Amino acid sequence: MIHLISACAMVVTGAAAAAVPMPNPTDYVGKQVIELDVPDELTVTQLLDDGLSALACRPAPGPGPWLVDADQLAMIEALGLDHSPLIPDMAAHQRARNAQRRAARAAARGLDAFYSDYRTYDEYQTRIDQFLTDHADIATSVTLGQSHEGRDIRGVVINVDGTDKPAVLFNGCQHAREWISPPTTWYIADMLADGYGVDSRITALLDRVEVVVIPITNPDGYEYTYNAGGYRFWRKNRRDNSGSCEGVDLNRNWGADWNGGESTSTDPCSDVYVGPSSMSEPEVQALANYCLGHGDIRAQIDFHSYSQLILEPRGYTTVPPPDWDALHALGGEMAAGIQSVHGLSYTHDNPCHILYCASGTLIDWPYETYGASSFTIELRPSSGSGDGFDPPPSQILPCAEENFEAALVLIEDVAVPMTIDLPMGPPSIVHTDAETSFAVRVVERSEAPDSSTATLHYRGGAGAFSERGLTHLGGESYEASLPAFECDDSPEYYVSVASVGGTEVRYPLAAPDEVLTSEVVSELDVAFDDDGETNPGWSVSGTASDGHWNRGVPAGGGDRGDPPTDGDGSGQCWLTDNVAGNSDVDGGYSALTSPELVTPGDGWTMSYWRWFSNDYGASPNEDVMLVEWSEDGSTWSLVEQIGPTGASGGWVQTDFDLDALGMSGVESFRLRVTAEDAGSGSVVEAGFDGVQIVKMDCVDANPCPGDLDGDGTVGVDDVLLVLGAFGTNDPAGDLNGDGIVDVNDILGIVAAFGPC
Ligand code: 0X9
Ligand code: ZN
Repeated sequence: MIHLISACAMVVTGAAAAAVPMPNPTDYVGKQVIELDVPDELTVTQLLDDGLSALACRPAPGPGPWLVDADQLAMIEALGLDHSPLIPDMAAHQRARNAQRRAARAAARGLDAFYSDYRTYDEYQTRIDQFLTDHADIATSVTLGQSHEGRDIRGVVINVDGTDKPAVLFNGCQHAREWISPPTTWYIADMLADGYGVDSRITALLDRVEVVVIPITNPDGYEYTYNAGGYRFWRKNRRDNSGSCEGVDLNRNWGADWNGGESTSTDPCSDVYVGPSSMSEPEVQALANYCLGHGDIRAQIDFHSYSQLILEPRGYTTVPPPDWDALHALGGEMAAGIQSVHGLSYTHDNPCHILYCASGTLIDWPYETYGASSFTIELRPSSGSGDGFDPPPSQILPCAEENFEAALVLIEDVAVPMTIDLPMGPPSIVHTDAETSFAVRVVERSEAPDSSTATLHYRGGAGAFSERGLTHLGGESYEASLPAFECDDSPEYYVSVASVGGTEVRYPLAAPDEVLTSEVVSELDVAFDDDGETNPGWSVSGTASDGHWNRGVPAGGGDRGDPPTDGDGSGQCWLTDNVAGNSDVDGGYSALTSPELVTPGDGWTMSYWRWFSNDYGASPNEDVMLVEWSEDGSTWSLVEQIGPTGASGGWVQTDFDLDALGMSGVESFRLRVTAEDAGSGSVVEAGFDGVQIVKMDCVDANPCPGDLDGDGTVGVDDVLLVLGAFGTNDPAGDLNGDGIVDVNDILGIVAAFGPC
């Protein structure tokens, strides 16, 4: 009877697995993943000999993840080794993860559905086929070769017009168990193809660079991790080594310091088995032959997991390659790109410093064979996470999103021989009566800039761009200068520089499809400007027993949520409980109320700097900071609320259109900033600084063209002025500004004749 039930259950499991292949929980009954601190090499060897599975590819003394059953755990305890559970019940974990994956698939809709769960090798083949149909105009199929078991190693080539271009290659999943790698890799193809012709940066990059995407480099191993009777934590390919153990570690098989002894083994049972000879594996050969045959792959990323690292060449030695500075800087740019998406930090360096040296890896072979800038990225989660190789499927999309930024950085490095940027940003306003200068930086990458070609292109709206040279201030620094504009202009501009070799680069890269813009302003009315150095009439009230607002130079030293400096850089600001040490608002609220702020008419903008931290202490994320306004001092309306979540301090400058806040028609108002201590044990630290209320206006410098003498009428006086300057370049008579006072200027006056 029992036998029948379990057989029945197996049939059901088998049927479900056929629909969505998933690792079988029953393969893991009685097993758990522990963090085990192994004291020395001898014990590592003893544990491996006793059949324990280390999940680190290169088991070493020190703490690391191990998969053990009850007997093995008893042995570890008998040996007195320190350990703690990471996944206390692997079967239950696998069952829960499978359920989570089924639910994620069932709930997934629309564009991102593919990324709602980990997908099998077959699902990738379907996805690739669909992609090729959807993007037949810009993408072609590539089959690099076949695996040991005969599976195709496939991918796509995105080349928007089929002409020869330098290429960037992204590959995933040399290591079978690193499931987050294929979707992260494939997402690059999806985003690039969907963005071409839609997103100006992607369009500009794909116009210059070919991109090759291979999501699964090790299909046999990947398939094995999905199959019932397989092994979720399998790493290698599935070579038959004619012995008790299968598989070669593809990322030890590459012909760069192959079998060099750094994290390598010649034991076929090892997870870092190098294989019978350098480049012996069909999966390695397939990718290598493609790269060699291509002939112009300039950069590549090999995606692995986990630990959130960007690993830079060389991988088997700390001896830096000749262009280490450029490679390391590029790694840093990729890390910054990743961090800009979801705030996660990926450390970038030579792997010997932040992971371990390894011989025969795909960091070094491309770099040493054809000079490509090649990187390995270890994806989510961080090294301390218990999820390890098995993060929940909800991690897939954010991981893919952040790493797409790294991919764009690498593609851009190949696409542009020099980088142009504006260190202070583009000017937000330009003037009717004066030029506006801004700083430009041009950085050499693969080519040096020809400084004499640095040009500003500008126009007042539609029509052709005019040009002006940039002033080269020396080194990478240039200055651009926009002319005066008229009020009804909508200035558009971009910068270009050619390399000494003649390649032109623009900023923005996609100019003139994408341009910089500024607002034309002739006057800036200032209703209030308070940098906190004096008190123009702010008052403090409230129920707090301690920690009220006061004004001064921050004294808290940046401790426990205190601002270390003021907001606008003048020195002083308003702060709650501004004393050194453990101080904050206690037992109620403290309100800071402004003097009466007079804003006649509409169109005013208010900006200020604010700081709010509530996440230290026993009750984090409970308190809020309120900024409100009132016309009569009794009814208050919200400007913004900071907290209760996401309030970790940091000065933030924000601005508000007062009309949009509901102040249209309001001639004067007061501002109130309240910091409250609601939860017991919470630490509340608030700051306020640099309040400005301004209105930008535009009145043309000469609202009446033709009225050269400014008497309000275009008449004979103005004609006489032109005649007096006839034949010269005197601006007083040069109505149309073409550099010569001539009959055209007289015709202009005649056309405008009469009162202004
Ligand atoms: O050991 C590996 O192959 C990679 N780590 S993983 O956990 N994904 O297996 C790192 C390879 C980095 N390359 C070098 N250190 N050369
Ligand atoms: Zn790996």
